[in-house]
Amino acid sequence: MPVVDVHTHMYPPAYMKLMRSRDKIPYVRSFPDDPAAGDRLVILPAEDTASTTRGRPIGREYFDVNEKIAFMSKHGIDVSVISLANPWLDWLPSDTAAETARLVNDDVESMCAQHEGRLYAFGTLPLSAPAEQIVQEVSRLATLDHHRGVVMGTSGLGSGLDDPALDPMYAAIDRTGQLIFLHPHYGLPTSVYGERASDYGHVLPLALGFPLETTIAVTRMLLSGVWDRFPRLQVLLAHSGGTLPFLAGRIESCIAHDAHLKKEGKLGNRRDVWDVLKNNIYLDAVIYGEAGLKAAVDTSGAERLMFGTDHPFFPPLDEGEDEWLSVKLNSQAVRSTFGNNTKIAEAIMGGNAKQILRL
Ligand code: 5CU
Repeated sequence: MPVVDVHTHMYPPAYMKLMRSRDKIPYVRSFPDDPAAGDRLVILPAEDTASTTRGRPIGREYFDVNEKIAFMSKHGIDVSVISLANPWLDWLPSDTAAETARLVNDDVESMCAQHEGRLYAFGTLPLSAPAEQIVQEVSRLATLDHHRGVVMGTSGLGSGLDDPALDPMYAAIDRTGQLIFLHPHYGLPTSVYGERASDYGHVLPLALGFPLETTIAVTRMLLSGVWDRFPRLQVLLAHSGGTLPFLAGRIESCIAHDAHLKKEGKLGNRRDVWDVLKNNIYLDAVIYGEAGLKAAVDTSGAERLMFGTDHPFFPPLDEGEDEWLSVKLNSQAVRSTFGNNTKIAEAIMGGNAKQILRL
């Protein structure tokens, strides 16, 4: 059974060119007052604290497809489904978004074609463009040989994924049999991290802000009836669904006990959280531990869980460490939870992705 990585990012050359031309988030640049720091990638809203102002170092692993292939070979990964990393095209002016999306997606498609059988992709959408241009790109992606869905953040057209104006996009994704890879970026308001946030590097926004952002976004989709209107729509959630598998019972109970929802007649004919988790949600296995994997399997089923690495984020901190701890933690967690070489472990490490994504 092949090992397949469904959560692995790149900034293809067309996107890097854009980031290098900017000095507002997101951007890539060096700082003359600190030449030793080299090029820095600054993307997160929370990267305005003293310890993280200058984002993180960026090397070829972020944009050079040969580095991706070398990383895969080093870590025993047969196939990667690459996606543009955050913040995608969310920040582009409306009038250039559609053309940029086509450029970026074509860039990625040609990388996949150069490495036939090893690379597939989730495309990116021009979410700041008019709705018909978004739908056009969804339809075009469905015709590209190596694309299997779209990656997106939680902002939608600017007001979240529970926005009814997204229905034409959901309908097009559903109609073309693609899936949405939903990934966080915006986190929580920085005020929740407190006065000493800058003492703690990236830990609070990445460990907690990201998963809670995903959990809130998906709960809003549920509450607004996205899966009642699009019962076949499939969504792959990053980081094993944030905290959704753990909180599903509480979310469901809060819905069932909500007097406002009852008065509005919204409790009658609805699909509950468990039903959606089992039939519409795929989860990646990027959770670095047994407890998270068990919760994921309990809620969505082992056949809906797929291995990922989050490469090139979370590189080793010390030079000369070829094997990435972040990758080892995720693959070891799968094997220690489900056994070495068991059918279930092999399915999670690649068999599920092979079948679900038609690789
Ligand atoms: O380290 C980070 O900031 C990130 C990020 O921005 N996106 C991601 O997918 N993982 C880690």
